[in-house]
Amino acid sequence: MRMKNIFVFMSSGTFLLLLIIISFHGPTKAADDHQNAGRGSRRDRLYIVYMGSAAASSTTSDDDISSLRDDHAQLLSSVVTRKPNAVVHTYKHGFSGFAARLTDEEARSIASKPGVVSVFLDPILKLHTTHSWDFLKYQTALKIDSNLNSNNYDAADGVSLVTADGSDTIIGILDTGIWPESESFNDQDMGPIPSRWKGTCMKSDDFSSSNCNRKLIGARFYSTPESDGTIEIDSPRDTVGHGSHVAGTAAGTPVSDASYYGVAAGTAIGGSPGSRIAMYKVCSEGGCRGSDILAAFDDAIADGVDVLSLSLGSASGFQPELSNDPIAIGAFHAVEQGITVVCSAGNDGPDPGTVVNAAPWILTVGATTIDRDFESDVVLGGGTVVKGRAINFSKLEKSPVYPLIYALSARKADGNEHSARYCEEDSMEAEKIKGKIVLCDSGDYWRSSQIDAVTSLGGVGVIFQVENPGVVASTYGEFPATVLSFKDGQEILSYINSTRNPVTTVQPTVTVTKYKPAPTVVYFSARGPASGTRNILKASKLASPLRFLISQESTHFPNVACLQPDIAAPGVNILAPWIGNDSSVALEGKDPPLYNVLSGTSMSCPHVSGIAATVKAQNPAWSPSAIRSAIITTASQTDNLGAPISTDKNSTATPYDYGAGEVTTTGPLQPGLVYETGTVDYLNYLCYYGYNVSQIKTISKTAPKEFACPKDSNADYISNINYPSIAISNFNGKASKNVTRTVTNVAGDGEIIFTATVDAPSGLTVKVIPDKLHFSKNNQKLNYQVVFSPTTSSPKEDMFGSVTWTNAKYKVRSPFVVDV
Ligand SMILES: *[C@@H]1O[C@H](CO)[C@@H](O)[C@H](O)[C@H]1NC(C)=O
Ligand SMILES: *[C@@H]1O[C@H](CO)[C@@H](O)[C@H](O)[C@H]1NC(C)=O
Ligand SMILES: *[C@@H]1O[C@H](CO)[C@@H](O)[C@H](O)[C@H]1NC(C)=O
Ligand SMILES: *[C@@H]1O[C@H](CO)[C@@H](O)[C@H](O)[C@H]1NC(C)=O
Ligand SMILES: *[C@@H]1O[C@H](CO)[C@@H](O)[C@H](O)[C@H]1NC(C)=O
Ligand SMILES: CC(=O)N[C@H]1CO[C@H](CO)[C@@H](O)[C@@H]1O
Repeated sequence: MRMKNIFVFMSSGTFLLLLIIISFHGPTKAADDHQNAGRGSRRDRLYIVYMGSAAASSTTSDDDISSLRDDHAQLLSSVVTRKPNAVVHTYKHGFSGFAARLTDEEARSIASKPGVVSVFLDPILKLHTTHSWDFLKYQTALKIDSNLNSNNYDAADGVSLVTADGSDTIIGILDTGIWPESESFNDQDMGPIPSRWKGTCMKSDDFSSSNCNRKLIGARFYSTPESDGTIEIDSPRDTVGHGSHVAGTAAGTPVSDASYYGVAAGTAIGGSPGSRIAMYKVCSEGGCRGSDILAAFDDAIADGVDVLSLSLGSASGFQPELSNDPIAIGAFHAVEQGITVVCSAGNDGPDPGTVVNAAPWILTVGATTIDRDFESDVVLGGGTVVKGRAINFSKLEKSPVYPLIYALSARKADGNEHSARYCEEDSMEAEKIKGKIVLCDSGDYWRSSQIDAVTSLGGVGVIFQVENPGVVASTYGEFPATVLSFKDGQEILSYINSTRNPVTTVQPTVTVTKYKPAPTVVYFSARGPASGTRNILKASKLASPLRFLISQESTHFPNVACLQPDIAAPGVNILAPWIGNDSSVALEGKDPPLYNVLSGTSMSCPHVSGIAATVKAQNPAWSPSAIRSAIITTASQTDNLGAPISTDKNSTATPYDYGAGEVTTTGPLQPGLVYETGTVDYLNYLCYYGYNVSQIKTISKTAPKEFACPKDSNADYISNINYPSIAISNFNGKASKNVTRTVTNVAGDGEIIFTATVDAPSGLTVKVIPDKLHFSKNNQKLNYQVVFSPTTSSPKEDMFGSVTWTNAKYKVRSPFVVDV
């Protein structure tokens, strides 16, 4: 179940370490050892040795820190001396450590050395594009993103064209590289590169330094040749498309008349068109190496980016622990050094507890639909039109002249009924399919093998009826195919029954705008609550986290520091720049498309990164937490029908679905009040997680000298981290629980009064004390308490609501969840 990482904390107890390694590998490791007669552990594997921040902090003369810095130097040099070619990355700017090819034995030994926080096998993470690659075979490289053109954006309440342009902020993107020739990365009208930029434009065979410009100011790539060859990176150039798409969405220059062969036509523009882009290529089609991700974080911190955008992560169910999660580790150090880190929540929804990248220092983004749809309708003989959804370039006649058959009626004499209905290979009679359009059943997702089965028998088109047609439009190229619900499929079936010679056609795609309702939370968007393992909960009660890693049981518990995902943003059918030579998504006889349509939380994340960069441009002194707060507290919960935003199941969305709601573009520029989450808040979270104070001081560069873990670092304590949302756990219907929050006045109007309003569910009384905040000046901080009291003795479900501070001009809303 778990990732196969050996996970070793610094420890004095060899016995414990051994236990951990055995339990992580369980029977596999034992078998491995057996087979290799003791030689298995001698095989070199890529390990990450994480040593906190000490070596990176060159300005301090603190004795403890310099001795830790020596630890790093000594350890590294001892490894280099013994194995000259073993070290593949050295982390030294933003934090310290290294990645090296080591035997398990060596890794174990290094884990016990002074200054080492954790040692773990290099994990491979994945891009957060649409649901499933198999599902997307016909779209092949098809994973696209979005544009912020006005068509899309007037969908979401409060989301209008970006006004401020984010000029001179720098967005660093960890992804598959970039296609620098795209018009979206044109630097026309951009001023000189900000002088604080210290990054570089790395060269390779297909990428020269002239590929960088005043828009694309940096490009790096990370090559770690591994024997399995799954991830090969030798250039900053994008050969996948994902990185170019994400970069264009975050900060693309406006390009008019962008489209995918006429589909989704409009102006493609990034969320922060004035921002600069720095690409850190850490992924290829095979995935993204943790050791490369850490190297990119290390460089980006030194290069001087303002925002980091990561549309990638682990699969849900395989979330690594904090100490072996390269994104959590890298992000911690980036945030500590003033960089806002925005990550996708993952595409493993809609089950609860699927969100990844949920550490409380990360801004985690889920996906919603926009008000644009791609309709490819079915026309039946007699003129009835049944709505379908697809991107296709069908060349069929517009009138229904093609014979229509339900796949089941073409079943082979000895064939299986289910196989025939699902248009599986070898299940249908060729003479019954030839020349016809075939109605096929499908599960939630159609498969390309179904199309292959129909075309191989001479079928000319496919209509899929599926359980949940969802909202993601699949791309079928010139093949006439469309997707509709079983309910609409009934209409087609009745028609077939009603006539001797049923006929139909599949119409080419029409782009529909002003589609309602929008936004809605899309089915694939990963949901909260952020889960952790039981280990973590237990760890808070005992001194060392080591003991708990022995247990593999994993149950989910609310990440009580905050609600995750934090926010939602457009992530369905998004048009954005593509690599220029991808013939796999080209229509026959046409040049490859320059823009492509993709879906995923990968596409949502850069929308928020762009907005964060814009907020930063307007408020250069704001911390990452102030920027995050501005984005969270100004989210919208209403769709374009004026109703509460709903989910794919047509139920009202909760914070577990979309966090605070749909991001707005203008709200974050005028938040009124912000919640600043300080380093100490994060360190308290680490205490809760199970780290002790000496480990925490190794990890954190800015830990105050006098920092100590609270005596009782329980869930209630952690609910008090100064986060812009509130999460209460273990609410039992008997005792009240209360939390404290601190808000900073950033309204800029001097004296100002805010009044609290509460939206509480039945079963809960929520009181805000005081219910008025009277600020006498800008940047003043005031505290308040929220007391949650039960009104029923046995609440059965988690309860949701919000606390909002308002005055005539501002609305500062914090969602809450009470977990029972
Ligand atoms: C902190 O934990 C580490 C690893 O378990 C241990 O070696 C160290 O002695 C602990 N320090 C304190 C102050 O408890
Ligand atoms: C179509 O006819 C078949 C066989 O007569 C029957 O089983 C089926 O229920 C009918 N379907 C509809 C939608 O009328
Ligand atoms: C596109 O061009 C790049 C760089 O020249 C090359 O590495 C890549 O293989 C090409 N991709 C395709 C699909 O032709
Ligand atoms: C969704 O729910 C609303 C309100 O309950 C209802 O009016 C609407 O028809 C539903 N839509 C669908 C597609 O079921
Ligand atoms: C909330 O909790 C704090 C700390 O436990 C306590 O001092 C305070 O009196 C409580 N406030 C209310 C209104 O219960
Ligand atoms: C929306 C859109 O561009 N639809 C196209 C689908 O394919 C047909 C045939 O290629 C075009 O004519 C449509 O414009």
